[in-house]
Amino acid sequence: MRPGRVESLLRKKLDQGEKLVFVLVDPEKPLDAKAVKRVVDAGADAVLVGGSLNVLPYDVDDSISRLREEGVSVPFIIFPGGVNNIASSADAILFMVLMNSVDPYWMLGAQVTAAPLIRRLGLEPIPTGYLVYGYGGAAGHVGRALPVPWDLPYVVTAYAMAAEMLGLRFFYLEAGSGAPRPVPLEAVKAARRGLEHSVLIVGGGIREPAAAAAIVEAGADAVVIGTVVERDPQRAEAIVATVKRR
Ligand code: 1GP
Repeated sequence: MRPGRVESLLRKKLDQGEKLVFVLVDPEKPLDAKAVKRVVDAGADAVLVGGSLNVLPYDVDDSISRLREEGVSVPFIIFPGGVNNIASSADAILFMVLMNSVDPYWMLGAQVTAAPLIRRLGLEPIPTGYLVYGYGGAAGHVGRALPVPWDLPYVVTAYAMAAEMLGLRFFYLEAGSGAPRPVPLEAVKAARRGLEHSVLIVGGGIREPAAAAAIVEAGADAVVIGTVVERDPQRAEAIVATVKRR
């Protein structure tokens, strides 16, 4: 399966030397469409939509349509907390394998259920290895992940290599939404070492421009910001500006 339109667009920016920022919207939480629009206007490249609990396809569609009405025109990519997040109005979906789950459902079961639905809706799947590190948050708990211990960043290299060898073109290193701190820079470097071609996404606990800049310097292609957009849109704008200024 070849890269689709959204993946090609993101890769083109990376090939031109840009780094990317994705804004995460969780449909379970109240949506401040104006705040998301501000952060996207500052230069964010895509909106990820999804949540671990209490999200129906209707909620995903509703968030996307409200953001489109507000004038947000970047790609909308489903970041699925489960098959219940699959909705037709998105442009693409991170087709994820939760690599360190102890439950086969999150490594292959959900994907088998999701694949025909994704094909039927014409959504672009972006094959992604998803690795939960440290805190893990709701994603780690619901996905029954065995998070990589905080002080073992070198383990990440092996997961990144395995993801790429399995043909997963994106690798998402996740501290968990609302994590007290982002993944350590050593873990980002370890992921980068394991990847030759895949896109490296890092998210969870990124709330400061300096932290985002350091993560990008350590080798991330894209950072994800969610909580800071909800709580402090101005700081979220500053994060985007800092990543884009490099
Ligand atoms: C969670 O990586 C994202 O999956 C975003 O995390 O809400 O902590 O920014 P935050």
